[in-house]
Amino acid sequence: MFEKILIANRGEIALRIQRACREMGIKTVAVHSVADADAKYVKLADESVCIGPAQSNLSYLNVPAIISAAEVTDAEAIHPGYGFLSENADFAERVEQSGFVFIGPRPDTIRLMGDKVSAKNAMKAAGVPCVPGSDGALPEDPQEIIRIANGIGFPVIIKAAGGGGGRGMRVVHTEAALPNAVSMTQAEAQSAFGNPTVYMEKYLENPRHIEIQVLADEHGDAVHLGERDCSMQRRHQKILEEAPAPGLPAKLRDKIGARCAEACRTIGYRGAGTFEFLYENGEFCFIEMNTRVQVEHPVTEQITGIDIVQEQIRVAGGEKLRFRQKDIQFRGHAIECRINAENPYTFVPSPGRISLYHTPGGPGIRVDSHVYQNYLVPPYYDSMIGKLIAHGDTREQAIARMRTALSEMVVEGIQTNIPLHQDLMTDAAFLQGGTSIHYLEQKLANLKKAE
Ligand code: MV4
Repeated sequence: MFEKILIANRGEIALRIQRACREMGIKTVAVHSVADADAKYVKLADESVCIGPAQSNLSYLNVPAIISAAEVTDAEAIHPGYGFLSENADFAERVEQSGFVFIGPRPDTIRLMGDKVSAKNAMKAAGVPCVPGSDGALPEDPQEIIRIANGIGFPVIIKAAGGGGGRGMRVVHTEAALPNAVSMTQAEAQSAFGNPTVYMEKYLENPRHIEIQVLADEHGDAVHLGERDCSMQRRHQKILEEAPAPGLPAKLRDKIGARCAEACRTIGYRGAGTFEFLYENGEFCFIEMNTRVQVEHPVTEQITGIDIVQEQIRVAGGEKLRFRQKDIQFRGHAIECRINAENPYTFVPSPGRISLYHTPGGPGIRVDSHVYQNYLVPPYYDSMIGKLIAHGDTREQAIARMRTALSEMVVEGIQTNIPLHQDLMTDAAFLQGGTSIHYLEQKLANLKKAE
């Protein structure tokens, strides 16, 4: 196993990766910006290197500075966490060319999944069910585009191959609106991603967002760790995630999970990954694959007992997976609330000093956070200051534990979205389970109207 890993990230995930390394007896190197010099995970790391000023472009996205930091500290591998360079194939390639191990899939796999057209083609060929749509990129001929749309049936959605995560998409309801929508999406895609390629799908009106976690080694083995329901979101920012998905039949999970694991074997996937699906009328439709560890990985860890970050490190070191599909058991229910430094209803960021801080505890409660009393939340990065995770034997118990945990949690000096989570924990539709990707935005719009 590795002796020393460089963690190319910040915040809670930097601390999360550091904890995994410590448990495995691996030394850690923290890299940080000037703004994060006093961070807890920087102080707790075995070594730390300042890689640039506060601005991400000059620090957490500064590839030469990160590679140099690995060289001077003699690290063997680099863990990219999520966001920043985690799904940048060129970075993964540079890491390998410099003689380090990239803790993630091979650069070619990252590139394949980064292009949403090639990702969908690969998954379709590997037997993963996809949203009905164009056979790859849209052709030039407007008449041909109209024929494709009529074949699929309106409404359709035009998506940029270089997009993902909600960027570069347009819903089209009529044939008349189609030509303009296609050229607008192409133009936006060209300027945003440097790639004008677009494709078309049937627009699903009211789906849930359910994703499957997978783990694969370089020896051809792959397993799935079940699903997460991430439907509770606003403007493509997830707010709360849970596992398992409420009301999903175990047989359906086993079937779609097995398809994902099989697809990993087919394409020679390595590491942790997530298959994103839209789920509507009992059917799974693949949309994208994420090649990184995700923010919401803890809910899967809580119900499977598997440490996903440690497994990422082990398979990157060339080890075989230590379990087969039949060894993986799902126990109870877990919910994660993302705690953000922001106004709970306007979502305006609220950086600043945390004057008072108390974290909850008790059975089934996990807090993944890098912050502490007197910590200064910097204004330069994502507003997430931590995650509160509740596990219970049943969904009801997990919710009851989350409710208590939220009531115990104290964060003063900045605004947080804790009140929104408290509201959700008594929301009738959430308690029922199975709300769609549009639920939260509709609820917020209703709250605004009632004002
Ligand atoms: C869709 C869709 C409906 N139909 N594709 C948005 C993020 C990107 N990953 C894909 N997205 C969507 N693709 C078809 N064919 C609706 C969305 C979508 C969405 C998906 C997941 C989570 C939140 C969402 C919010 C709005 C739209």
